[in-house]
Amino acid sequence: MTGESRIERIYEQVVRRNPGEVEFHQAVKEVIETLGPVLVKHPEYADQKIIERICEPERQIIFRVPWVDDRGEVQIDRGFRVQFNSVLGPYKGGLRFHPSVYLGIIKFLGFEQIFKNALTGMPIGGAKGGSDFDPKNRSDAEVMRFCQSFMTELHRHLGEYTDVPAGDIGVGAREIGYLFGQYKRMTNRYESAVLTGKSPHWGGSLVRREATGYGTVYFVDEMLKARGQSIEGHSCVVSGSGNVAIYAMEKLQRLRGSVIACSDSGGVIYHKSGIDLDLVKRLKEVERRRIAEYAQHHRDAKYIPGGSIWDIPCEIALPCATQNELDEAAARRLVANGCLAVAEGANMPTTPAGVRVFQEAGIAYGPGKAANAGGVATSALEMQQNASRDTWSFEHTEERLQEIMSGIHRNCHEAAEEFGSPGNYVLGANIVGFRRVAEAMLAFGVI
Ligand code: NDP
Ligand code: 2IT
Repeated sequence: MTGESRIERIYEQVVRRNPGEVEFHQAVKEVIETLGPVLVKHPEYADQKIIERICEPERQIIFRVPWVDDRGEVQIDRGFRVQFNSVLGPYKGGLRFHPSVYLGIIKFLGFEQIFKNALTGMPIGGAKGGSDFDPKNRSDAEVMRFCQSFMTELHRHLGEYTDVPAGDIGVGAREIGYLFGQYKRMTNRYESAVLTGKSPHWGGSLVRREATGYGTVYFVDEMLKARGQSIEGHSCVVSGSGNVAIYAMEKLQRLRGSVIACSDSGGVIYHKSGIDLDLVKRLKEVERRRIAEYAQHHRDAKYIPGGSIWDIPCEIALPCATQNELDEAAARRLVANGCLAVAEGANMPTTPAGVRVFQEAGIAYGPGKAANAGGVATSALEMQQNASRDTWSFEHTEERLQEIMSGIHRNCHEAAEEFGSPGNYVLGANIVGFRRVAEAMLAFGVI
């Protein structure tokens, strides 16, 4: 059987065994369709069914999360943790709290996390978890009670050497605090490295908050440098206005990019003279409000309710909100408007047809599992600091992050050349991540 037809068969099996989980199917397809040449070079991977094994999570946990809201009403949400692969280290990956969460979303994220984590070169396996709990318009006390109930079940599946969650959409330092407090209470152990993204006041790493956004911008910088260009002076748009988007905008501004637009699920802010990041931070991080309010503070900024940020002409575009937010039509508009580079701060934000548009146009395109790996890499640095009971300075930690991102870029770039597709970071990232996982799986035997 040829590499391609074997891969086609594996994909059909994944679709059959995981009905209705369309995001998971999409994530699997995107990875395995680039692996044909690797199977030709390494027939032992095919013999040992490495791809088939990777597509089946090692363990999946689904549980009830009951809690009482501020009005005294009982609420029931669903909790998930999909422990996908642990050959390179303890399961590692974020928790997402969003009403759209179901098993297919957690599985796509967990699957991508395996390769992303392998790409960082750090000793971490892949996992993801979360809940369909919607934190919007919930009080701190409600979020706390939800987190306590969630951890009351999840704690028995976690541990510094077993599984180490962190944040994702809807989970930031506040939620990690409540989750850690409940873990400590349930286990009677101050096990710092059981969660990352903690506050630096009690075991968190400096730079973890900034790491995903900063890392994505370092990745764009590397892609542009490889083409003899830089960020300086270029117009940039960043979708979202959450953790990843805010710190991507901060680093773009520090590298003298001109950030002219950001968004949330309600609409887009277009501010031609430059986004006022202090205002975005106050509105989103401190007051937890909508981006629409930005326009009340700046008369020359325009709020476009329900608009698409990809309609705004720019040279650098960073999707930093959610999956499938950038489709084929949006990709065509970006290319037609002169976009030079796209790097994904979010996970799988570009649809497969959108990715094809970027690749055919020959613009620099950095897929999420490479471009947003700085977040989880800095989580691994947090685990290192916790293990050695040490705390590093902001400068030292950021330097490590920058080295890791330029290493990821170099490895992806070289693998793309080795396999005859120069500049194809999708192929490069998938192959580098996959090879690292596959070698460990071979070494461990059939497990
Ligand atoms: P946040 O919750 O801090 O922010 C999410 C942002 O995306 C908000 O502006 C939100 O708008 C918007 N958004 C979320 N869901 C949707 C949706 N369905 N439609 C439109 N807009 C939406 O999350 P993060 O910044 O942490 O995560 C953003 C992306 O980055 C996700 O894809 C995540 O998986 C990825 N990522 C995060 C990492 C991290 O370290 N946090 C690491 C690597 C990747 P609104 O408030 O209106 O919902
Ligand atoms: O998608 C991701 O890489 C994250 N949400 C961060 C995971 C982590 O463990 O820091």
